Amino acid sequence: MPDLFSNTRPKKQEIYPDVFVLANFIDTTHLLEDANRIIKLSPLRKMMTPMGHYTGIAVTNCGEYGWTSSQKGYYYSNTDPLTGRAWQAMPDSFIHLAESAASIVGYNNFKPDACLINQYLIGTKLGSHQDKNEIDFSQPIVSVSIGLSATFQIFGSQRGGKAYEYQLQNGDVMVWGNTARMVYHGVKTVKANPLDPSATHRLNITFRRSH
Ligand code: MD3
Ligand code: FE
Repeated sequence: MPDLFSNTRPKKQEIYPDVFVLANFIDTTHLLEDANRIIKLSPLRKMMTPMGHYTGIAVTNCGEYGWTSSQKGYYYSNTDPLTGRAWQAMPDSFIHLAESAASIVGYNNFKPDACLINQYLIGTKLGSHQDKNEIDFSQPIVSVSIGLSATFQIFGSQRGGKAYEYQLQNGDVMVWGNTARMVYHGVKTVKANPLDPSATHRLNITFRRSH
């Protein structure tokens, strides 16, 4: 008889070559408080793409470097272009989460110097892309999902085509390294949760070694 009430997702699952999911890895209450504190000081903003369009999702950063964009393209900056000042420091809770998740998957020397916070309001998505502004592709990227669920897509080495899809939930952590580092990926349009109409958005936090 299957136990319908237990969370049967395994603790550490390789959902795609070199892509690991640590399902329900963390209670996000404290993480969300830290994220909201950063967002108050470095507000979420939509960015202008090099093509002159605004991104659908809003972003901010903490850590030594932050991922940003201008007419020149995408780059990591050690100051917030909105204020000209350094980004907020990465909270200890963030560093601990990133390093422990990376080490569970076998990356024992991961020291993130950049932390990107993405906000998905209901109705927004992130199109297929690669992340290639970092310097050392032997370093993994660690991400944590907070709030509304979303369908994450992995396309592989091509921008389009048929995607592998995975439903990410609050508290799920992913670790990407090696061959997965250069795959095209995206997030499908985030939908409201009819069982929790008060939930307005999803946050995704990624930890990176940019330099
Ligand atoms: C695979 N964010 O910020 S997190 C991004 O849910 C990004 O907000 C998505 O894609 C989000 O660039 C997905 C998982 C992730 C992050 C970075 C990656 C997967 C990745 C970089 C390379 C390969
Ligand atoms: Fe990405």
